[in-house]
Amino acid sequence: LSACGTTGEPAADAGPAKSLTTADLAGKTIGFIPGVNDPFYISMQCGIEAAADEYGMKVSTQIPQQFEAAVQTPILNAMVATAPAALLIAPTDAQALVPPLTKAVSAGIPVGLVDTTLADPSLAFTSISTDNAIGGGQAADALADLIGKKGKVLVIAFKAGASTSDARQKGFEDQIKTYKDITYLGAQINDNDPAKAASIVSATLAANPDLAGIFATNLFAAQGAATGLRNSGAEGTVKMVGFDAGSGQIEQLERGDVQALIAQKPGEIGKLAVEQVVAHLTGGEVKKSIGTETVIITQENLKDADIQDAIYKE
Ligand code: T6T
Repeated sequence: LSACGTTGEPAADAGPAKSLTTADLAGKTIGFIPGVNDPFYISMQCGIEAAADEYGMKVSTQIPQQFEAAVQTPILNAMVATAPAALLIAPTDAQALVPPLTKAVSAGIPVGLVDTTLADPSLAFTSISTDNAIGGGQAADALADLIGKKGKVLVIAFKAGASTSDARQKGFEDQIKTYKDITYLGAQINDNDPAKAASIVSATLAANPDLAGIFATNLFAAQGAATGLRNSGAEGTVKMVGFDAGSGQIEQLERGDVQALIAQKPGEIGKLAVEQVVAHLTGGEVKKSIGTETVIITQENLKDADIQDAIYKE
């Protein structure tokens, strides 16, 4: 993660203390564990660092190499051992991260959830994310419009058990049902691997040459699915809506391989998360749950200034 700062080593802190003043926060460390190294979490890290800097707080970011609970858990345990003043984490599995995060809270470390959440998020003092079910519903409406409200559609779910993937899929499914002439072919999982998304698309096209549309539930699913369409010469004919807005996806939108992107606000999630950390540590008013908006990017609005701001940093 180099777009807006360095990743420091975790520093030992005095541990969580209630009712500090904001001046007491200077020099304290916020631990940040994203899901994986990607432009979405880089943008979030930028938002966290900028907000932490306002209080003289440090940020220690440790990045899992894969979006996998088994990879993220040891990183979490190592971070907990350094006793940061607070920990912000995007749990990669809604169930598997509950035991290690329960231990973190028992060790006295306040935990805030960013982006993804847990099956039971009550251990966290705050949870901040896109409303992913609404985003999935927006994707269904956008895709339905693109295909003239009829034909076969496929979902590429990036990771079963990750709250964001599950919620986007469910939001899409609930909404796509309302279009009587659309046939839903179901969801296939690409395990956050673009190459797997590309082969899912090729295989689906081989079995269903009349495929009309695809919803890809995150950045890697969308990048791979667009590649799969291009490999089969189906780009532009089969319509596609992707979640996220990294520079690779913007290029695919410009080329016409993808028709709409549902962009999240990762920098905003990061900034709001730090504000909640500060409120928690200083006895301020803490919000248990905060939702952030999405923006739909198309070729038509791509050049608008506010839309350019919505493109992720990397
Ligand atoms: O879509 C984002 C994030 O919201 C999701 O939880 C995991 O994948 C991304 O980071 C994009 O790669």
